[in-house]
Amino acid sequence: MNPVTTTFRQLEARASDRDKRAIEQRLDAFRARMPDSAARLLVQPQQSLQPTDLIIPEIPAEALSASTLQTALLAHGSLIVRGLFQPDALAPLLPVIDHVLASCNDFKAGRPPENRTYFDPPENLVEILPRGERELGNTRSFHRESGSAMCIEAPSVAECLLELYESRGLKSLLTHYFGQPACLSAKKWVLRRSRLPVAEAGWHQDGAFMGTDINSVNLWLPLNSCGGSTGSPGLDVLPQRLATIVSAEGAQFDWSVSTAQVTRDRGETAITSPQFNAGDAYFFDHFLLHRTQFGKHFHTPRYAIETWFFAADRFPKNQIPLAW
Ligand SMILES: O=C(O)CCC(=O)C(=O)O
Repeated sequence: MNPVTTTFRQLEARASDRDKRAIEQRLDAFRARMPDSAARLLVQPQQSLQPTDLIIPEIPAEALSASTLQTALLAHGSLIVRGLFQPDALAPLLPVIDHVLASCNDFKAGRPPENRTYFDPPENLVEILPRGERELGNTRSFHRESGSAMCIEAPSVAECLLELYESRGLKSLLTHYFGQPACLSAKKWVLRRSRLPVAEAGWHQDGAFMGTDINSVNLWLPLNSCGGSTGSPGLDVLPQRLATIVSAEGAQFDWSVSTAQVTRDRGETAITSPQFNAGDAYFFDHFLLHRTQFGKHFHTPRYAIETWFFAADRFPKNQIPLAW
């Protein structure tokens, strides 16, 4: 394991210009690159599945390897790794996310950012987005409305997170899992602070808008206790390996799924809302059916980081890949 070179407590001491250039170079590395449609898919869309128990497997951090990840994702669609990160190392990220979200609001209001550590968008992002300014504006509005922000708009936060992930062995683990280096996504690397009360969000599979001809792993990393009956929203999950995109019939959006549709075949008891502690890692791929945990009893916001990784030969071009 590599040492963490900077912790989040020292974030403001980082060279923010260097971090911004690093993110620009990571984006440039994938600018002209296209996915390889001949490369092997880890989950074949439409593949016939063996029936399994509706559970989310859980392991301690020491048991995480490319093969435990693969076994769990192939059979159950997701995996909880307890205590992958030290809560102490993550605690400074809560005020960091507050600063990033405040800086995004300042930017929207035309105020200059107080500190470039928390908002300094890579210059090439707008040129790389197929619909340029319009797409960037829509993406930012979508995030602002749901209490989230694109991580790469705060390059020092992004670079510091990559160091943290590497220090826990994730870079090498994902290379083994994919059989390829991993890349990330400008659009689906997200800093989150849930809004209360929680609005009823659509059940969805990220493959509905990313496509299914990809190899993916999402690391969903809670930064405070959430889920279950903690009073802070986690995720509602259908804990099942799926290999197709469930139809959007009766849903709010063309990429979401109605609750009736989720419970129709499996019954309401199939849905689970796992309890997480800060530093637990929840891994899943683009077929997992999930949504922000919905309920009326929440009193504490939840902070989390969502980081989608893709195989460097099988990525969704529309999510704007960047090199690791
Ligand atoms: O964090 C949340 O509430 C939603 C996350 C999500 O939908 C996702 O990671 O795809």
